[in-house]
Formats: sequence, C-alpha cells, structure tokens
Amino acid sequence: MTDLDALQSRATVDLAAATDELSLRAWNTKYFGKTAGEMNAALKDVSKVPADKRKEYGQKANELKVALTRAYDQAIEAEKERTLQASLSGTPVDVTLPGRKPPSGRLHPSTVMLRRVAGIFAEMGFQIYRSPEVEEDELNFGLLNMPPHHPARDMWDTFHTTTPGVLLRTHTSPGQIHIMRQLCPKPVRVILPGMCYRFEQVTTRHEMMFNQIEGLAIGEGITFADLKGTLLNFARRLFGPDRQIRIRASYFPFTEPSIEVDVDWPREDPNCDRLTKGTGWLEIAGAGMVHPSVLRNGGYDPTRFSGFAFGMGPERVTMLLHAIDDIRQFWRNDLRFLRQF
Ligand code: FA5
Repeated sequence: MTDLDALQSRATVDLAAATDELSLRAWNTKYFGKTAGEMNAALKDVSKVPADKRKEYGQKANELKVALTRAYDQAIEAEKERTLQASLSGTPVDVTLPGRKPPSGRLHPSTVMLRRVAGIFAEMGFQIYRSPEVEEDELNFGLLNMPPHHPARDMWDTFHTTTPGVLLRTHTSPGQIHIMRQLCPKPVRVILPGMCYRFEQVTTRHEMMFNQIEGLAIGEGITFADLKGTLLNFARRLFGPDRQIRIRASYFPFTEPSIEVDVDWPREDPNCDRLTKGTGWLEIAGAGMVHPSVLRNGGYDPTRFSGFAFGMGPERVTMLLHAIDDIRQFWRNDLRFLRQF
C-alpha cells in the first residue's frame, strides 16, 4: 500500500523543479509511465488494501491522480507559452528581405551542342535514335567489315570488358546495324547520338570518352552528292555561311568511298596553329557511302539500295564554335568552365 501523502509531496516538489519540456516529460514518465509510473502503481495497490480501508484509499488515490494530471497539463501549457513568448520577443523576422535564390543547374556544353546538331538534322528530316554504349564485338567491328584480327581494328583502341566479346563501343557506327535491322526494308534517315570510349592518349584534341553523332541515310538512288550536300548544308547552318568545309579521301572499312570532313578555323585565333597543327582545318567527321556488305548485314539488298553514313564529334564542333583550346575541359567538372555556356 502506497503512502499517498508522501507520493503527493514528492510529485509536487519534482514537478516544480521541472523547468523545461524535456524534464516535464520525464516527470510524466516517472509518475504516469505505463510500466513503472509511481501513480499508476499506487492505483493498482487498491486491491492489496484491507477491505475496510479500500474505499477511502481508492478515493484518495483517484483524487491525487486527477490533481497531478491537472498540475502536469497546466505546467506543460505554461511551458509552451513561455517558449512562444521567448521566440516572439527575440530578433524579429524581416519579411521584406529578398528571398535566397536556390542554385540552379544548367545544361552541359556537350548536351547543348547535341541538341543543336539534332535540331539541324531534324529540320533536314532525320529521326533521332539511340543505340547501346556497351556493345558486342560483332556489332562494333565484325558486321562493319572488320572480322577478328582485321588490321583496321587498330584504328580504334578499345576498352574490353571482362565478358568475352563485350566492349565499350569505340564509335556510334554499330548503331547503323541496329537501326537497319529495325527499319529494313523501309528507307532510313536517322542520327544516333551518344557516348563512345577509346583507350587513347588524352591530348588537347583527344579524350578517352566523347560523344559522336552518327548519321545514316539508306534508300534507292542515294549518291555521294547527297552526302556532300547534307554535310555542307549542316556546316553552313551551324557555323554560318562564311565557314568552309573540306573533304579529303580517307579509309573506313564500312564505307566505300570514305572521306574525312574538315571545317576551317579562323587564322586570327591564337589557338589556330596548335589546334589544327598549322593547317587551318579541324577534322569534325568521318563519312562515306555505306559499304555493300554492311548494307547486306543490315538486311538491305545492295543492288537496289544505297546510302551514306557519317560520324562526327560534337565536342570538337563545340571547341570550334567557342574557341575552346582543350577538349579535357569537357569532363573536368570545373564550374568556371561549365558556367560559361
Ligand atoms: C569514326 O569513329 C567512324 N565511325 C566515323 C564514320 C562513321 C565514318 C560513319 C564513316 C561512316 P573517327 O575515328 O575519325 O571515325 O571519329 C569520328 C569523329 O569523332 C572525329 O572526326 C572526331 O570529331 C571525333 N573523335 C574521334 N576520336 C575522338 C577523341 N578521342 N576525342 C574526341 N573526339 C573524337
């Protein structure tokens, strides 16, 4: 049987000593906690009290419970009021201050260029497709006329994965096979933008990872003149009517004939010599007429269909447009560089 008078004076003294919300809550647990609350225990003691004193004890215990609960509620309310008054009388909030602008991101210069180039080709009627960055050896090389051990594979230093026959694509050209197989026998006019990877010596003009934009047009009666016209049209739309392009004979196993396309670099730019190795021309794309066996690998009959393809590097194009002297800036994540675009 609990001494209710002693309990009352202990609880009252403890409550008066609790000066913040945390200690008030601790007081509540001490006296009214479900498992070990002293007031709850006192109420349970009713059954142990001799029958003649039980009624009196029960009544007193209940009155004490009500009194303590009320005292606690009042103390909590008073504490809340104190906290509120303290915050109101502190330094006032100046609601007229201008808001803080959250930092906003922006598009990466390569993304801006990819969208710009895609926009130009879209206006020329090209659709945009994607193809995988992790590619089969057969698609990156084999079906593009480079069977295993073909010496032309040396043109693309390759990152191989630990899975035999699976690699990081070295160019977007395997997308030609994917798209031909998807669209055959319909005519094709697409671009395929995306990341490529090469195990290359990194220099001011060469990165290990860079974007390419593959272009492919297949149909009946497509000629080299269509390729030349498309690339010239593209260059003039992007660089302006004053810029020149130059076409040089080249070699790719999957096109015949093959060409390289260069754009002129303004001679007055102090970076001109370093970037163009003194020639005044910067290579932006490789291209050519799709080789008959590649057409066949894509499902098209080369006696009926012909086509052209090109692969260009948007980072190189961006360098040209903004006179950027080092391709390594693109993936260095230096905000001073990225914020300029
Ligand atoms: C190719 O990759 C061919 N697949 C292009 C092609 C497509 C030819 C279709 C014929 C038909 P090349 O290795 O030259 O070709 O690369 C094409 C373009 O990608 C280059 O002109 C250049 O702009 C860009 N490029 C190549 N290597 C790098 C590199 N390491 N860093 C940045 N850009 C690069």
